[in-house]
Amino acid sequence: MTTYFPNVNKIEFEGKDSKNPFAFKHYNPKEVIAGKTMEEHFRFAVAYWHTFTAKGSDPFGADTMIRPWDAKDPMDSAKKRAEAAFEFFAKIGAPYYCFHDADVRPEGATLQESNQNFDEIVGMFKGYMKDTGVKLLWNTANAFTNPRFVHGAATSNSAAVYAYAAAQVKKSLEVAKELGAENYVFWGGREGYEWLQNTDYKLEMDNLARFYNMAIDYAKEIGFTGQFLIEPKPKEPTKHQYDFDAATTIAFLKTYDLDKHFKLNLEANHATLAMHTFDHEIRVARTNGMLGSIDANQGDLLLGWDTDEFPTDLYAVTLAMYEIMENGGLGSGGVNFDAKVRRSSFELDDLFLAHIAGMDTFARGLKTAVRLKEERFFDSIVEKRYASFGEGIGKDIVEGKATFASLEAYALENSEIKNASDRLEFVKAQLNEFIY
Ligand code: XUL
Ligand code: CO
Repeated sequence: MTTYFPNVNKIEFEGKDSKNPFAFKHYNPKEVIAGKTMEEHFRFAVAYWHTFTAKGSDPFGADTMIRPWDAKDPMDSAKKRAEAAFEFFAKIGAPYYCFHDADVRPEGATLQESNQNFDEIVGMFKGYMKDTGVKLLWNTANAFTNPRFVHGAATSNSAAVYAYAAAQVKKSLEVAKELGAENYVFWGGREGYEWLQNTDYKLEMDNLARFYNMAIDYAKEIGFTGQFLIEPKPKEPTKHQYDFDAATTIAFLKTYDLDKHFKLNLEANHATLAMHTFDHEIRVARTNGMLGSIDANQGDLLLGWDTDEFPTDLYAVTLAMYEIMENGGLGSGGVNFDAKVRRSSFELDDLFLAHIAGMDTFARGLKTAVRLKEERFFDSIVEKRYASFGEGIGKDIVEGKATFASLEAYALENSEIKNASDRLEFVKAQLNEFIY
């Protein structure tokens, strides 16, 4: 067996005083926190596309990353890449991985040839999964890169493209079943519009719902029981994407009676692009009982696009972990690093260092979130802030006993209102004491 990362051994937990860059300082997989090991809390997954397939090109420059699994023949590359990926998963200690069909197999001259290539790689994955114990958190179909998806996939104006996308998802569901994927993701990068005036919005929405219904039927038919997830994003590559954010996606699913079949896969950088915080998106989903999984990364607030950086922002990760803990965890979901090393971090070792940084940041976020919960930091602020709804007229409102007439009678008697200060600066300084 070839070794692709000869300089790196299995990454171990060495504690926060360790000076070894190839060691975890905070992520200790077997440490029990709030009744579960860290490994069970996070269910970390490595994103195949960023870590093994992408090579550092950007719209202005070529690849910067030369990988030892690169070969002249695309199928040869794909096989070597698979072997390297499983060596990486085992060494970093990630229990899961995620992929698009297009990340793992070269596209053939025909759909049939693409599927054959896919089958060959899936066969290899099966063996490696058995050998290493690494599992598939989710897979998905890439219906956005190939030029055929120029006008969309399940919302294309072309029925032939719609059919092609359906065939691709059908195949990916079969692969999901074969590899025991715990979830299946839909991300609609090309599902949206560039110009409303040439778009049949209603037809596209209806077609998208039909597409999801066919996926549900087919999963049932083949006995795939993984959780379906939709990943919202407001823009990029399409100007206006239909699954804009958590609230929009939930409204769509409820409109078409699909909400029982789906949960959301929320990504930090997508939240930023939708002008939300990550914790906002997670709160919206969990309030609706639809938090499924997360794509962990972070954006750059000075840039308006998806930079997919590894998550190192302790503040944002702590607040996200707090929401996840309030949800009772991620269920069949997990923490997938939909993140790429910077173009200038082009050495192989950077792949390990980046994942260690992300995993340690999440470990610290979890620990702080648990303390915030144990000490009821946010609970007591919220309870105090909404105390007026626990008694008197507020209680009547909450219990549905109030009417406009009863509220008017109350207001006439109590028109001198005394609001209380939120003391935001004070409580945010207190929060800093928990986090840093
Ligand atoms: C794109 C993105 C995708 C999805 C899966 O921004 O996040 O990689 O996670 O298609
Ligand atoms: Co993502």
